[in-house]
Amino acid sequence: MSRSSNRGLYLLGAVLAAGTVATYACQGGGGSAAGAGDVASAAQAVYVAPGAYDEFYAFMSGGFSGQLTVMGLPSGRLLKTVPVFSQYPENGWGYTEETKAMLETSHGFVPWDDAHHPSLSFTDAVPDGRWIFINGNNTPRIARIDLTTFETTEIIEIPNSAGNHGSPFVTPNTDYVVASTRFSVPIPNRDMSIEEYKGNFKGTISFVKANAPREMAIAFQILMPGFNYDLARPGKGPSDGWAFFTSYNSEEQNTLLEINASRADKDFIAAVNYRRAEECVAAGAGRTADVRYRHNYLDERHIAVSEPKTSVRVLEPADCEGLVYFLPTPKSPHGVDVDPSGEYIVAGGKLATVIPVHSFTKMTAAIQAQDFETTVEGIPVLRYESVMAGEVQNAGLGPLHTEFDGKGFAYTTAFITSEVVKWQIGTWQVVDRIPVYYSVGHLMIPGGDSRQPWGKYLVALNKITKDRYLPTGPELAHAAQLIDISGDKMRLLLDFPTQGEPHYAQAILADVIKDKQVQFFDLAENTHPYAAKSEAETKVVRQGNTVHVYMTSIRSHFSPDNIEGIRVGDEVLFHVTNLEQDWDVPHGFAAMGAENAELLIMPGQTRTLKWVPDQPGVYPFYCTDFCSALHQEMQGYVRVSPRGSSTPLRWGTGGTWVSN
Ligand code: RUQ
Ligand code: CUA
Repeated sequence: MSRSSNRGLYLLGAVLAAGTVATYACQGGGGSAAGAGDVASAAQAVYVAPGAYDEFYAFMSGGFSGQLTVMGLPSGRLLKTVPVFSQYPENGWGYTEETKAMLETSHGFVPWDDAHHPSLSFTDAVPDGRWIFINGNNTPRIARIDLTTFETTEIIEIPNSAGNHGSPFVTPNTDYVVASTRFSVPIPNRDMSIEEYKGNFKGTISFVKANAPREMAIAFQILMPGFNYDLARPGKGPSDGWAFFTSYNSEEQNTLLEINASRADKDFIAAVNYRRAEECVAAGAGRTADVRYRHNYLDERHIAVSEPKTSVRVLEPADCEGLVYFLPTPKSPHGVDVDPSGEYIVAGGKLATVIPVHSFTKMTAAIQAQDFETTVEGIPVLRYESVMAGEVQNAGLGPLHTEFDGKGFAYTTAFITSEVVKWQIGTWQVVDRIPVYYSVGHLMIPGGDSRQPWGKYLVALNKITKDRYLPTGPELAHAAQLIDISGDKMRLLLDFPTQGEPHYAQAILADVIKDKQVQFFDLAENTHPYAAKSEAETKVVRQGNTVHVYMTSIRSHFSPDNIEGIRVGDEVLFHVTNLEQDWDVPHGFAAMGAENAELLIMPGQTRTLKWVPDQPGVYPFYCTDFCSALHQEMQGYVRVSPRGSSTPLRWGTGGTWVSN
């Protein structure tokens, strides 16, 4: 029996154990286009001729790689890895002196995270191509990536949080990115028994100001009951000003959640009126909590700054009437997605057999009428029947996530039955379904969470690939599948492997950003304190045991390329400025025995490698990026003398030695 169907049956067992009876649609094998004509037409649909560009940029989360990868669609070609939360030796991210501070947290230097949800910035609920944000789950953080440089330029840590999973979804004009906590914990976190979870552990929902680079800030947090908060989507159009957060474990259990958190028939979507929160905060509601977190950003010198922060505004629902309502939602909901019109709020239910759709209009009417079923910790619970717009029946088992094509249809993933189901908004009828390989989590339609989806392709982000690729030992490639959704019937076009887990993805029409790319940094504007803007400015300066090397690189040499008078135990800082002023000419820099990684220096930029020689000798350094016909000649030597030696400090290029 195949591994995927084992897993399917295992999860089906969980569904049945949880008391939900459902039919299990068995998938046939195969999954390639049927006849030769179909193969040719699918191949043609994804073929991007040599030298031609893809139509879309896709931004794929790396999951537990902590990074973001950029791929072209429809080809599935890998274009770039953008390092975010994890150190990346390929370009020195998190290793260079200029970027280390980006990975500082209140727990110290944390060089890894689990990145789930890339989210493009919006203007008027349409992706505008300025930035993409992504969350770090494990040590709660949110990063901003600038889409003119494809570089992480800002990271903010989220205090009072554990498991920053429902994050960082963007409000219609990028006023905020939102963040909710997967794990409830004691807040403020303190030493107490885990058995005292119920009633004492809390979740938080955070609203983070996001519209100004280098100025991300936590506007306020809402203290929530001790559930697990899962995913989120802000509203748009009529529901602009609201954000929706799924939760499970309303049972408030702290062990064996697979059973204990699956008891209740319904959990909740929290509907948060954040304009109301702004009013309450402005009126002085809530309290200021003492916390510790970091805000890191690349400053105008292109050097990371890490600022400690010590307070945050915390609101409790009781402080602010009309702030939060609960929409009952079957059954351990996972995804929550808002349709392009902003009227419908679609939930996934890991253990549900239907897809529940809530109506924003009905929700506001029920709130007006105070049509509440009960309250939970002071939060009004609306009646399911009063807010429900419809239920999609026969939508596959384990519906997780939904996106939209802008033509009146929604597409939902069914994890357990490994399929994507297409249904019509309004009639709630399933109109098509297609098997995917295998165990699909998220799906992504370019702009499919926005007001104007580009409803041409759908990408299924699969958790298990099993037999789809050449096997590679115990760990197999993760994978995505490209599906054509331009016609009535979905059509599988392409399988492509991804880096890390393609947890979620976003995509944007290439034309929106491709002509806004920074090609090189202007050397005249380089304000790095250790830049050498010409070979005449190169020098070596000793300050006690620290040695600053002001070095330049240009095709095809370094200056200086010979250095003497370094001693064992010195802290040598190679500040290398790339003098090139042309696109696509980085130089690399690596020194033998350096206990970190290389530098990869973009034209006009300065980057610094720290090197502490541990033994006397002569050590080469060289350029790592094949930059010219004479790249292999791009090298140099450092002479290292014993500790306390009197070898004079001198340096030079081309046989002319200089000293102080
Ligand atoms: S969640 S597979 Cu981490 Cu985005 Cu639904
Ligand atoms: Cu510079 Cu190779």
